[in-house]
Amino acid sequence: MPPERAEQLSSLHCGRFRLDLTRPRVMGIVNLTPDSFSDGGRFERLDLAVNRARQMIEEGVDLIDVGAESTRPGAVEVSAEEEAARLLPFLAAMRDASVPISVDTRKPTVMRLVIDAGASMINDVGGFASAEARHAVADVDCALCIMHMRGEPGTMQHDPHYDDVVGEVTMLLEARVAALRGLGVANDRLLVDPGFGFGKAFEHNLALLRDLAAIVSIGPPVLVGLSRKEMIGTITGRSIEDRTAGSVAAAVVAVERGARVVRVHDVAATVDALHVWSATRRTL
Ligand code: HH2
Repeated sequence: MPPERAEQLSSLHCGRFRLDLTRPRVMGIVNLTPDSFSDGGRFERLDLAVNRARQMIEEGVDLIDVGAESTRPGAVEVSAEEEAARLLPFLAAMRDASVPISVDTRKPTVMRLVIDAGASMINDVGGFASAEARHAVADVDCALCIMHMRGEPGTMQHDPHYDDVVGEVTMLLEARVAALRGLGVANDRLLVDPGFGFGKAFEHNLALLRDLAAIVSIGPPVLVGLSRKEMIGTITGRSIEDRTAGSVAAAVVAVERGARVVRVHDVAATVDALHVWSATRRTL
């Protein structure tokens, strides 16, 4: 394996942190939105969001992903001003956190503002599609999660079509990795994510999870977000609040197939499950 690739697999450069990826990592979700699909509104108040983040740290979370614009199918867009006004007080309160804070945003102006405010990762569900977004993050000191989305949140679930979902998602992610590498972004700042539920029907999501090896083969560590999603509801028949067991199972399956970071709502349960998974492995 080329030395560059080996380094890429073993750690992620994440602002002032270096995240060891020789074991799978848990990213906890904090939403500062009134309308996120699973916990919308519960953490809209700053103190509740900060308390939830601190609780996740006690539960063993490895990084926290905060978002201020819901990307659920049909969600309404939030202005950059509104998004920044929700995010900046949270980042200020978490400035000395013991884990990296990732910000889930698609807006280049918000990306710059939150990096200045201490964010260690930008998680762009748009996958840094625009040159403006790529330039906003190219020369800064934080990790980047490139997620695949087809279409826009408002309409992306209206009958999505692929001839070869795994091949098409892989090709697009490869192109975005190349575009960022072309701007001088180091390998150890990048993650890729197939974007479960983002412009994908049930069978597309299942194909991507079954064949996650194709996404892993792109090179950067793979992050997955399956937690409490519709796909888990379709399989289990459970409502959003009763999808913990299904979500934990999906996280373990994803890790078994090569994912290195799982984005979850149920931190304590996922941390335990991945400890069990890790204990059954010798080394990576
Ligand atoms: N899913 C959501 C948001 N951000 N980021 C990455 N990298 N991967 C994902 O799968 C992903 C993501 C879903 O967003 P939303 O509907 O706002 O709900 P929640 O944030 O509660 O998951």
